[in-house]
Amino acid sequence: MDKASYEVRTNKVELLSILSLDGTVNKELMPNLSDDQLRELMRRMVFTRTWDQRAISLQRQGRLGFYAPVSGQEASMVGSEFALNKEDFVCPGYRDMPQIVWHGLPMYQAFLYSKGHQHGGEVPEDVNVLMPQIIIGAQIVQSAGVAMGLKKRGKKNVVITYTGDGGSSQGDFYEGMNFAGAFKLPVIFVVQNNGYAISTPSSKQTAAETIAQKGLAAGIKSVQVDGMDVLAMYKAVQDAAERGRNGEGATLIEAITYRFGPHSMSGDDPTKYRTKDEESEWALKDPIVRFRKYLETKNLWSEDDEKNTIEDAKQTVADQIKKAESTAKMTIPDLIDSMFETTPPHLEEQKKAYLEKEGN
Ligand SMILES: Cc1ncc(C[n+]2csc(CCOP(=O)(O)OP(=O)(O)O)c2C)c(N)n1
Repeated sequence: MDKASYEVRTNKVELLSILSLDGTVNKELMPNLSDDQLRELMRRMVFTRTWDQRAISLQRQGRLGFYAPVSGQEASMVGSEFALNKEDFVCPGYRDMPQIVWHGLPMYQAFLYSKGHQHGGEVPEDVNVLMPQIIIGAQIVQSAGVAMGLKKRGKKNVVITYTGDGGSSQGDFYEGMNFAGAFKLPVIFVVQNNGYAISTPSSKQTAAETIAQKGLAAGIKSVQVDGMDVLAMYKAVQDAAERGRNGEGATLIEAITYRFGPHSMSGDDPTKYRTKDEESEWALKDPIVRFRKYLETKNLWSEDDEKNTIEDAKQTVADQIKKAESTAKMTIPDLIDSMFETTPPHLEEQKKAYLEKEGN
């Protein structure tokens, strides 16, 4: 052959959307969910939004530490977790508190984590979650590792992990996907593309037309999903989980979504980099408003349901923050004890010094 020729394998990235803005659904794509499950999806989204509003207030009162608001992303978060089994693993980033709490982490521990208390990170034995990664992209590598462990043990479980559009620019993102692609691992990478990495818009972050197509290069099934559509998110993850369980490997889901609030409560001001017009446009896609319209036409959701859910969320947050605040304060000896099975002698010495200092 005088001329080398290469055939580049290509795949189309398709956008999955099921629920329209006026609340009608595409019947062909509609996932098989009972009325109770549909109501539960709504309950969890409304609950999550109220919890988010309360968490923002608590943070402003100095009763929480780091907090990244989630309002706008409820469909992406709640819908994706809802498609998993209890035995599946969730490897979150810092914004993904709803997924790990809905997966079983007690809420008061999420609050303790926010306050920097070590007990916040002591995950109960029967809850398959890792604590949120603050290092952008690190969870992508970890989730590939957890998936490898599951595969080696012959388990039928999958791992789901989340990062943002900014996270998809990190080296770890490509490493984790490459590993998952090469070993056909049962992992679902969800990129919640909310348009910004703090203040940097996605367009300045990457020259790729979609983030989903980044998975194609790693030999991974990749889709774009309307991340403001809870039914589409549920279906995309359900399909991806089925593929993972059947040994068909990893999936990358790019969820197109929006965070209505600031990046975090630590000094970000979105009015400096977003326009009112842009915000109003996204408000029309509010995942809760859309889904409510659909449920109301089926008589599955009422004003009372909404009111009761909001009350329940407020009460739960109040109880759980009280529990977090009444947890014994963290001490340095406790921290040292939690790190080693057998504490090294030089740290035993330090422990003694701190025990004296802390008056124990
Ligand atoms: C490795 C690393 N670099 C930088 C940061 C600082 N940082 C925190 S959040 C963030 C932006 C992340 O944006 P994105 O991944 O789009 O997630 P979003 O919060 O928008 O969901 C950056 C750069 C970090 N935490 N880790």
